[in-house]
Amino acid sequence: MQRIHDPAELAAITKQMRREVIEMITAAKSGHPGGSLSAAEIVVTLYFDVMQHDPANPKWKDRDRFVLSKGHGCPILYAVMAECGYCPKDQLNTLRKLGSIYQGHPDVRFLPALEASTGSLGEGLSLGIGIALAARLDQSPSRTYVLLGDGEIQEGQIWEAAMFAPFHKLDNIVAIVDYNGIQLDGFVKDILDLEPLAEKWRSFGWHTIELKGEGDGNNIPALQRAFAEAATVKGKPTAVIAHTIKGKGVSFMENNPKFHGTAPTPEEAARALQELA
Ligand SMILES: Cc1ncc(C[n+]2csc(CCOP(=O)(O)OP(=O)(O)O)c2C)c(N)n1
Ligand SMILES: [Mg+2]
Repeated sequence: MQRIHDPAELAAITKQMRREVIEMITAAKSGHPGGSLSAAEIVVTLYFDVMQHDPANPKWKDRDRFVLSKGHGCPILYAVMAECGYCPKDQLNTLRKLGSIYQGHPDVRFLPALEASTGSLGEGLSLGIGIALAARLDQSPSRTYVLLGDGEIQEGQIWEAAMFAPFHKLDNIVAIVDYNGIQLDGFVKDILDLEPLAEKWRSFGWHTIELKGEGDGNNIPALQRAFAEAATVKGKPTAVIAHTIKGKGVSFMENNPKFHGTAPTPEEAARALQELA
């Protein structure tokens, strides 16, 4: 796919993707807007600038892989994959309907262009590491990107995987933590604080890049620099701790735990789309 480097162009795509997320979840009358909106720049920057992939040839052996470990954030992934040409845009509003290719969590049985079925939190890093190990065995240049939620990484399996990748000197995998500070029913720091998070990843042996200021994980040039740095690291995996804003782009959803898993009403959706115009 033709890469887009221009941050302004990527930002325009991101805004459009946010609109589609709102429309899809409103049509479904259920879903998780907050974590799709916080991850929008990350997913757009990966698919439109960073990753080597070909929507005309989704099973290309040497493609880079993306695993959405925080599977409930799939509306942003579906919007981006549809924009790339992997799947039909005109079905996005069938999200969460029986038989839709756009299931409530990513499911390869319905949408084979996905790399993995996810949504049972805690599994995606292990999956990604398996994919990355296989790529190394195949002597493929493929790189694997795994997007984790901050609440999700309270799962023990994440830390088993975090221990494994540096031991095997896997340098073709990047774990990104969407550090939006909110999990299902409240603030991460009140439920099970993760700090000092960058130190944890470093101590497990990961090259760790922290996009530290509030909202820096929604900063496209900062993400571009982080992924470029990750590509130069040899002999160890990279973790990107991306401080994002949950609900980013819609004022009344920003930093609001309510919109972790609540669809906007039609009136709220109209206001959201106005803000994203
Ligand atoms: C194993 C497992 N336990 C519980 C859930 C229910 N669940 C869905 S989303 C979520 C909170 C996730 O929070 P976070 O990782 O911070 O996601 P984000 O803020 O990016 O939306 C939970 C507990 C699940 N999907 N899988
Ligand atoms: Mg979170």
